[in-house]
Amino acid sequence: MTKTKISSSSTPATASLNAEQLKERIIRHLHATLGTDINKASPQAWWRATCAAINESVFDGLRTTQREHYQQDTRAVHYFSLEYLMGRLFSNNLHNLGLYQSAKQALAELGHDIADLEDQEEDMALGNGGLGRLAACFIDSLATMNLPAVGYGIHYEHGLFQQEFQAGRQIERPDSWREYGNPWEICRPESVQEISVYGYVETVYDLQGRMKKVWHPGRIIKGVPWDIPVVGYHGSSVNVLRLWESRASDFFNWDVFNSGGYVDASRENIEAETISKVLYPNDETEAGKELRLIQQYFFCSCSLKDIIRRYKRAHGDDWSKFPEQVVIQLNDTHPAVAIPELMRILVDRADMHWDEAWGICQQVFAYTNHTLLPEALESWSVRMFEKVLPRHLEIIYEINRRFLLEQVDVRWPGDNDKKRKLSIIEEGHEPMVRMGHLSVVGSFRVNGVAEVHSKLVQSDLFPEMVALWPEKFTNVTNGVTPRRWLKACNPRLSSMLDRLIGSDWPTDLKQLSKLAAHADDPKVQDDFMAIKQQNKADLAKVIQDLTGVAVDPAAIFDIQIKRLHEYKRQHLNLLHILALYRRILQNPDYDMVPRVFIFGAKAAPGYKLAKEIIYAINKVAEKINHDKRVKDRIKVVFMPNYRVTLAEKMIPAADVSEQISTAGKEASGTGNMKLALNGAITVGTLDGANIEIAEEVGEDNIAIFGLTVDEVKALRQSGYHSRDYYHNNPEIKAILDWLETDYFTPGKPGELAAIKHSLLEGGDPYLVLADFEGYQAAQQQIDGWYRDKAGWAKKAMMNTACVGKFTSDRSIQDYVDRVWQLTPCKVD
Ligand code: Z2T
Repeated sequence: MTKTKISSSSTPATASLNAEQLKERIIRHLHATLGTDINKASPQAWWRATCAAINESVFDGLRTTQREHYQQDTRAVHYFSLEYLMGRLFSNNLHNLGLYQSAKQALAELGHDIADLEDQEEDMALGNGGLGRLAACFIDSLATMNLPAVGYGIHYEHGLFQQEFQAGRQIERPDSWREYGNPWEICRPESVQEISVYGYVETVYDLQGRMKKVWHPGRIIKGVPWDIPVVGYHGSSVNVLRLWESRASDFFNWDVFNSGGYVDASRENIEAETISKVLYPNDETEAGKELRLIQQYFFCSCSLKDIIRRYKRAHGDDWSKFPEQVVIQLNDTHPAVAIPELMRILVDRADMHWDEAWGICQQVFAYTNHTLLPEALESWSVRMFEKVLPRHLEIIYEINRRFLLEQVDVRWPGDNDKKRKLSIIEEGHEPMVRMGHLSVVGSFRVNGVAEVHSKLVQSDLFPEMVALWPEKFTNVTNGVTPRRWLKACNPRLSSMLDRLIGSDWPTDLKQLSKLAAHADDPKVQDDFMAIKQQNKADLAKVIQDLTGVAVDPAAIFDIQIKRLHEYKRQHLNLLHILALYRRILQNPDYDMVPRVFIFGAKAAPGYKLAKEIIYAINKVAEKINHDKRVKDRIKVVFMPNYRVTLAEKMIPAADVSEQISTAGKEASGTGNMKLALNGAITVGTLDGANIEIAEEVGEDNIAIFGLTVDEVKALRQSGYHSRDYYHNNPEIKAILDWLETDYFTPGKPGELAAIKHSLLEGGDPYLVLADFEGYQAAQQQIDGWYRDKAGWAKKAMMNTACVGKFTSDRSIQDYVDRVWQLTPCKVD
């Protein structure tokens, strides 16, 4: 496969647009689009006028790209994802159009600071965490690499909840990102779709006596598409993210009405408008709720019909070219119901033979697994599936029957144990549909998201599937877009890199390795660390504004940002903070480099212990930050409402990156990549992509600690007793007992006891106590390293220099080579 060439040197078509021309555009839109005037326009109006000015260029690119794809009849990838964590698009679009500097100048001349206007935009937070942000990075890379692609998802009215703290506890508030309209989206009423749910299946016979299944739906719902243009870097393609909004259908379903009894029964059914109302806020737990299944089906059905409509425009009723033109990537199992839906369309609607239809399906779908956590593996009760999608359940049964007969029984004749393990239906008290099994059986390729994770997918999750189809399984290590996560969020470092190694790195991130040649140069070290210092000063202001805590930019900025989950072990970080605090109290002269421990994390609203951990960190922070005896050696801050926009301010200011999950639990991680890219040194376990980061940066430039995947398995095998660590390590004992007192919650002893209980009575499922000592030693190592200024600067620079592998452009190239077999389509 040839390498996709990204034109990085060619000047963008829009680069000719200077500040003067942009000013003219902005004022024109202030008048003609916003209906206001320069004298009375609010910052919001200025922002909107600027968006409209930017959109003139965006829509130009959109038109040419879509025309080119249509004329060339290109093969395209269709990314199916329940989540897209886009963040803001203003500066991203300006950077990718090559217009950021012109816009900054234009706005300055009009009396506005571009940063103030950027703050007018709400985050587009249609995702929970890594999985949703990965989808956003991928569509940026796809456009940049001129690959024909469409992202499909749901147009949620409310994205991920906004987080507040009240007396240290998380409060959730609704997120209304488009309350006053969103300038980046285009409604496409000409492409609405109608989809069905509920009802019953009738068996009929046609004139030839052939059996046919007819689904009489109980409800019809309208899907309205909203298009968000996705601008590639420097005048390359503009692709589309198409998000479906649900509406009540005008079409009244007489068939169901006439069949009687349904008017009442339908009251128990989900209302049409509810479907796209809100994103489910669980990151790695499956809720099993009816509305969630309907969300999944709604967007899959709308998207498939959209793809088929476009295909038919070029190929009519000839399905033979469909697998050549269409590949669909399933972002986890969330959209796996697309598999039986395509079968239904082909068999029931297009009258295709089962074998032919199944042949098409198996050439079209590919599946990415993002987790091994048992509680995140989706399964739907057969009972609910039958209520919502009666025909799809029948189809799944038939897929399963043939799979067990033609694959499993041929390979392991008469082996019922194998059949039970491999069946898409899990038998038991409440029979369940296993969406992971369905995804593997229905896809031509299955990938994990980091080397170690892909190995575990094969060895632990689907070993029998691997025995059946070894060539189906592969790895694609995650990546992040350097346009947003370096160029846009860290302009100081970006300019330094441009000067030092040239400006090709945003599309050719391996260029960063040229920085290594300067890693020993004291002048370059000073420049690099001066930039870090300025970024830290900027973040210190943000911290002051958001939390009221004053922090010293000379201290180590130690950052853990990610969803709150036991396996990510924010409480391990907390225990270490408590250990340091205790040492200071015991030894007033305790020698440590001052450190600011900074957290950002949302907890799923129903995840009790996660919320207790947030509360504990906040209460410990309050105590430590006000304790004079600490003499500012430790500060602890929990940033409220962590989201993409806050990440962009925190990541450039990090000295230390906390990546401390229990080995085997974090599929990949992507925050680890963003922080290393911006010159932070990782304290991490050998888990997910940390392993590959360690390989790239070398052991001198990362602080690795803790049990390995194999050691975790062995320890569990031999019987893990967390109490032993409590009794044998006096420091651990003292800290856990401390949490039970009222020291951090005056007058209310026991308020922070939940953590201790989960670690002792709860058995410490994520081996926090087993890894405590190693973690403590790694932190000690960091403290030592930081005292050597030149040594630290070199390590920080080596991190930036060595993580070129983790650009999402490389991930996408891997998908092209190993899965999609796409060719770029150059757009002028
Ligand atoms: C998620 O963000 C991830 C996995 C999920 O499994 C669900 C969500 Cl919402 C169903 C994360 C992984 O935890 C993380 O390790 C990985 O880097 C990320 O997906 C992208 O692959």
